[in-house]
Amino acid sequence: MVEAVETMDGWYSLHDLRSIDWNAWKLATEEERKQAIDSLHKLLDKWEAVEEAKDGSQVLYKVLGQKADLMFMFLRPTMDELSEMETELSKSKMGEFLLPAHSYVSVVELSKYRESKDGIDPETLPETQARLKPILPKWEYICFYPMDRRRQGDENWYTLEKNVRAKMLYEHSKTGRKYAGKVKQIITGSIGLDDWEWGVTLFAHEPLEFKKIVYEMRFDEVSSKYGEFGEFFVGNHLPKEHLRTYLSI
Ligand code: 76R
Repeated sequence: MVEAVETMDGWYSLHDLRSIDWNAWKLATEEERKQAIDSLHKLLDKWEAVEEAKDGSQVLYKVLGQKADLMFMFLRPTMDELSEMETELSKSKMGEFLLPAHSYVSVVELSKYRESKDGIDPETLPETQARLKPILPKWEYICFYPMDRRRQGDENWYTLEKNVRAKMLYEHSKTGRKYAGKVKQIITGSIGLDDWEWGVTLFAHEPLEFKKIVYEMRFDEVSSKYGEFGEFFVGNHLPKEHLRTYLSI
């Protein structure tokens, strides 16, 4: 019988994408705009304190293109906290100028495909815990997309034996490791949580690295035969200090 792989699951994740209602923003008074920016600053400060205490993490990017304007990625130990963050953003003064654009719910995931060494449960290792509860990099660029493993005819990931899947993922990881220091990836699992099976969040200092890694991986068997991909979102980092300039009109 084909065996599922055991997963290690970390912080819950919400990719929260919003569009700015630029017309409403322009029609608002200077005072209202100031209040709105202040309200977002206040939330970002509050969330930053949570990150400093290592109880969660978040980033904010400006989405390029017409799919959205802002992408928040929130990580928290519970879905309840994510729900609170989503609502406090909507309830804030800034929220009056934000329109929902897209969202994705998942959980940081690592799988136990590799045999554990010396019988040590990898989940107990500090390096595993750090990867399951990552402090998100504040790198210049982000790329986010959802994906599935194919279940069609002879190309069915879910009928492959575990050792066959493990070998393919090992080959995949070798491609990935070539990008060490250039691309940082966070894989989040979303089976049972959202419309696709995984979320892929990549960070880079140079956007061309996204094209290079994703292209190169398309030739790995695990992607060429078994990868199906959703919508891509790319963006530029928006540090708190740049908010006022970004929103000034
Ligand atoms: O422990 C590990 O995480 C290392 C081995 C590894 C696994 C098991 C690994 C390494 N990945 C794994 C699993 Mn990955 N990954 C993707 C994408 O666009 C595409 O074609 C694929 C999108 C990228 C860019 C990427 C990058 N990986 C997975 C899974 C779960 C599969 C399952 O369980 O069926 C998915 C969906 C997925 C997709 N992967 C790496 C990378 C990189 C850069 C690495 C090397 C990380 C490192 O060693 O530092």
